[in-house]
Amino acid sequence: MKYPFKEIESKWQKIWDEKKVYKTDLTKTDKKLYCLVMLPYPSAAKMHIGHWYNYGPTDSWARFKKLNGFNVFEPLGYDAFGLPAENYAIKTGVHPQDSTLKNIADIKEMVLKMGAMYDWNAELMTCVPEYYKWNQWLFLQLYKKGKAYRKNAPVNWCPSCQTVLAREQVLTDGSCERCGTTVIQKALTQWFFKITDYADELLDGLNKIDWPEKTKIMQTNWIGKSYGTEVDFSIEGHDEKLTVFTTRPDTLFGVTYVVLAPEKEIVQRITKPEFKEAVDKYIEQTKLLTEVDRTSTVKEKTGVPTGAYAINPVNGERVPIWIADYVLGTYGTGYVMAVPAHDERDFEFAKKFNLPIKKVILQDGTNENDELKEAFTEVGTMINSGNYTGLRSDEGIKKISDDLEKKGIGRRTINYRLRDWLISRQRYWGTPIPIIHCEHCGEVPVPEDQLPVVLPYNVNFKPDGGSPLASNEEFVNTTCPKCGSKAKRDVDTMDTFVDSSWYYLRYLNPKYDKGMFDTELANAWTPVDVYVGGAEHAVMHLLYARFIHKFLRDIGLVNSDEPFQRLIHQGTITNQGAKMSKSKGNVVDPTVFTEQYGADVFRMYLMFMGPYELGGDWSDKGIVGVDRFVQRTFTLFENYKNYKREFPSKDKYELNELNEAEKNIYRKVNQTLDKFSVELEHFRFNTAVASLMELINEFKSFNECRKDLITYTLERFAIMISPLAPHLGEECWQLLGNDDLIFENAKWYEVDKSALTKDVALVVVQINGKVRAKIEVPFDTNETEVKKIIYQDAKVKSYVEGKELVKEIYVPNKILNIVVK
Ligand code: ANZ
Ligand code: ZN
Repeated sequence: MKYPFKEIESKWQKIWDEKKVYKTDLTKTDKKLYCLVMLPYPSAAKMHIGHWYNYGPTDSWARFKKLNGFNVFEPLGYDAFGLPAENYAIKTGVHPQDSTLKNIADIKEMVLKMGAMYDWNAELMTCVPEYYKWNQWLFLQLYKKGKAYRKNAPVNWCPSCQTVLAREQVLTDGSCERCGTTVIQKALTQWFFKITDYADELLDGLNKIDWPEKTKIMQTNWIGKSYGTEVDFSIEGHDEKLTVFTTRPDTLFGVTYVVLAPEKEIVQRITKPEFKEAVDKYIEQTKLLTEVDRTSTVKEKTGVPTGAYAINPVNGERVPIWIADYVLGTYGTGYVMAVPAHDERDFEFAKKFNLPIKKVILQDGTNENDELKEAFTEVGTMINSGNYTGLRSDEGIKKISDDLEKKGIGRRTINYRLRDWLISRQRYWGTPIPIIHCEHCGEVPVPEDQLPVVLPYNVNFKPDGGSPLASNEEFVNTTCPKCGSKAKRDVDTMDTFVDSSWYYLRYLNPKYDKGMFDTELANAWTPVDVYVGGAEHAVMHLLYARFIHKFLRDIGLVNSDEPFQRLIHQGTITNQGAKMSKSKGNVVDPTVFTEQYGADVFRMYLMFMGPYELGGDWSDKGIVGVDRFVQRTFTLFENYKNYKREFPSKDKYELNELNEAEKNIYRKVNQTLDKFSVELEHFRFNTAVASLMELINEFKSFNECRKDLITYTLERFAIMISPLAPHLGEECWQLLGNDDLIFENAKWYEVDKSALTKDVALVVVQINGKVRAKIEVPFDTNETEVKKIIYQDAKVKSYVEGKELVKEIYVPNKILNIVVK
């Protein structure tokens, strides 16, 4: 019979649902296991292959753990706010709430078809007041602690999406992550969360979690902790100091000019009149560039002189002050001492503008007068450096820093690349910021008992600049909670990364109304044991969530330091080498395959395609193979229907009570079980699937086996296949004659370790003292048989044929020693 996947899959889904097998008892914390996938973003009504690839295998892993006795909690929800729904509304007129709710319904329908064991009691969506109320409450706690603040700052602005973007949302080519438009800089008053207060802890915490090394490195670089020294230069004819930040104080004697970030205010004060026009023009040009453009190593260096001069504090040298966009206003002090001989950017700049290049660190094995072809940036011997000449440059860093500190013209300092998290968005579809602006009192937080500040349904999505919420008078106009006079609400909404930075805590009881989440449950269930999701979230979501978790700990709401103990990134499934995307027209629709083959086949095929953490190029070539395997499994169990009733198995067999065929099967089953568990534990699904395919091939010899041993084998096979193909597994289990459900009662089988001994031996063939071949023979084969096999080997033949046999010594299962003349 053809495997009727449609019937069988919906049958088991219904039964699982009725029996509530996926409702996790969260009060039981013994062997708790919180298995989490990154919540989907319902910007489209369809689940794409990436979702399937994230959720299917992770669910298989969770099922495997459940069968191993863990109390598994596996929830799913929706990251429902965000730009795409709003952009769609602007284009089509469909309200974001309507399109989002519809997409969520569609996605859920597909997820249900996949047959994952999500605990739907935990389901949540972020766009409802019951959820986002707590974003607002969180905002107020951050505000109270001085960790949410407003400042005017140049920000990345997408002219098309009409909103601010976080640095992470600007792609490396300077375009908007969402729409591809070139991002510009704009000065705006915005809300920030002070993630920088946690910079050190966010770094140190990386040592305590089991995350991919690559991701830890990305976070480390993103935080960018840098030890250096601030050095005070004076400005000729001004009282003001110019403090530069350098990681290389050992190169102080090689400074030939100083560079200021063009946006720094001091530029206006020191620029000489003759230079003003060019300087102003350059400042305007710089405003169009993003940080990414400015720090690009391929972009040609530009800049203009200010006409002013700085005095080097160590040797009194007078050097010109320039402005250039490669110096950022937001890093260090915004001023740089330029040392072209030892810094690549300065070298390039000096070459272009004919500024002097002065060598002060000598590369080992070179001469002082050798021409520099590029900046020498490593350790060497200090030259032309006054009293420091002759020192190794790494010692020079310490010595010069000490001396600068003693003289009070410099100080050691630490800089971070990490910026505070800019959370204001000039968009509609998000959480309103719970702040009221009063003419008399300034910014006033909305009292907690007045939360939520509800997002109104009616707004003009496309105002001419500014936030859509400003168009709803009823929303905007309010009274000041402090003085009672007329006041206005903040009209910006929060970055949706706020929503996803604590959702895993809310899953534990999404209806909880006494607080943001239930602390008792959170303490029992966090950190999340395994978190699975895309590597593209390495710095944004995964850093923000760590920050918020630590903040929540500091205000006493959780007792763990980290949100996610173990992190797995599934690989990306590409199509013809490119990431699947609508714009490239290379999206593969999973429903084509689930309709034709069913969810189990599709899930198993995705797992079989290749190593989970690598991903790879999509091809449907192998799916028929997996389909055949499923069909074969089904037919097999139909053939042995009710075997468990008629021929109950023993828990364990003694090898010497079995015949050769039985022994072989018994060994193979136990070996597979052993290997399968290890592979699955480590998310190596492809090899796990392969080991089952291998095992089923052994069943040819069932006709030589006692029937209860067939039951023994099939029971284990059904249990092993069930995490990978849950519906099929359950069906096979039932066919075999079980009354209970795998995912309700069944347990993983224990391996009979005594059956793991090898069933083949690798015999080394030595001829006249040299190893000439290694030949596999069945374990414990008698000597005559072994010799017969070995002498048939072509290589062995070539050494012994036509020669006289002098001696043969056989060490069972190990060596055959041959001496010939
Ligand atoms: C002089 C020097 C000489 C430097 C030398 C390097 C090599 P990290 O490691 O990233 O902290 N710098 C400082 N502030 C900057 C800014 N706002 N924009 C662009 N560049 C800035 O880099 C620190 C180095 O980057 C500093 O050390 C400074 O150049 C530059 F042979 O000072 B250095
Ligand atoms: Zn007021």
